Amino acid sequence: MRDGKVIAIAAGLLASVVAPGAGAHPFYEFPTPVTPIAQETLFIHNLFLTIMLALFIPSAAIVLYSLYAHRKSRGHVAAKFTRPTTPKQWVFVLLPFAGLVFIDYVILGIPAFHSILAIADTRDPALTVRVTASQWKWQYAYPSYGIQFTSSLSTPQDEIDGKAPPDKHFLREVDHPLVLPTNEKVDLVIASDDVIHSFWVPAFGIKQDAVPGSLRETWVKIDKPGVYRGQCAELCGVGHAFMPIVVVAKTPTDFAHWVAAEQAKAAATRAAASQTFTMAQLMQRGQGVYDKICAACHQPTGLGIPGAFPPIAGGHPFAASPALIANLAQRGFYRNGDVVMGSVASHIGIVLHGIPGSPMPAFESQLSALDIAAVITFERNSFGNHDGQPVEPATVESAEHDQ
Ligand code: HEC
Ligand SMILES: [Cu+2]
Repeated sequence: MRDGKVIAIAAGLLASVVAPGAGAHPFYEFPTPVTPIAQETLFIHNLFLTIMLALFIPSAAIVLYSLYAHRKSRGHVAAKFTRPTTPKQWVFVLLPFAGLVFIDYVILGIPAFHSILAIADTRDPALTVRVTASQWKWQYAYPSYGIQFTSSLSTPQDEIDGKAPPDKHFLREVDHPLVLPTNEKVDLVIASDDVIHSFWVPAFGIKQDAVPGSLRETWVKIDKPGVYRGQCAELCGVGHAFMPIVVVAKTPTDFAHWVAAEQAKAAATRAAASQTFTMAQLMQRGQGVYDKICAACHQPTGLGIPGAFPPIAGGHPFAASPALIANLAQRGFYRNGDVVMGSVASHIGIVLHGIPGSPMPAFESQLSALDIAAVITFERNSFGNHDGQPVEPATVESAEHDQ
């Protein structure tokens, strides 16, 4: 690299450190902490950094000074070191050692130990929220309020494909954010439906793995209303970059209003399950569900990804591992090298329960009967499929109850 280029890059880096844009954080700074854990973490970090700098700068200065002042050309000769022998030498060795032990285990150790215990202290929460990760979205449930919803990426496909300019919150925007009250201790019980994911919101100071087959707990007590963004922090497959976390913190009063509105919505969804819908209504709703949830794997074109995700379009060839093919054939969705449309009953079964042992997820707890009916109607009448028959939510409901 040319010197000029190196200097330009160094100047750019320096400028970003010392002169961040108005209101922006320089890159080395933490996001403003809004929970006790995040505050403690930042405190320990700053304490650590201050002590390290206070030790490092004088010692480095002494070393550099000695190198310069006692150089060979001035006639200095190297000293011969032995182990400490005089009491004075012992003091010079043991005192710094004791000092470091004290800094490590007392000055830093006590606050660090305190915060590690505090992170694990999920006793007496005012609210418990279940967080379930799956490829590639989050599901949030509030068991005490009977509210449950999925939260998936809402960045438009055109922006992802580079056909539209990226928004300020590119890949960090979701359809249904996690809503939490401020000033109340919220217990987050974290689980995974498939592989390991990780729930990470920097402003909360927490990063908790979601491990299949086990429950992990952490807690937050957010002190300021606002929008806090995070990410899945564990590489979890091709959609890993597409499962952001958005938390909206509301004052307890606003939170109560939100709960009431969500409960009303849930009641309306339950009522919808017993209504009948026209083909057009189901197709429109189904397209929305498909684009949001199924297209990640089966693709917006319905043609899937060779070897991994089968096409939804019937009559298209699909080659994959014998286990995947056997699952499809057994359910009536595969014949002579092609994916075909199986029966409605089998289609409902696949969407409700997923295909165990494959990436096809179970949607029973994530989608309403209406959404499942709509997406099945859509799949059976799009991408060149012409079933002609609407699938009504009542059919899905009765399949659900037959288990
Ligand atoms: C995480 C990826 C993923 C998502 C999301 C997903 N599927 Fe699948 N799906 C699969 C895989 C993989 C298979 C094949 C599994 C096998 O053969 O064992 C499959 C198979 C199917 C099949 C049977 C084969 C076919 O192509 O017709 C249907 C029907 C289906 N999925 C519907 C859906 C619907 C509806 C949704 C959205 C509500 C959806 N899938 C979302 C991965 C996914
Ligand atoms: Cu993930």
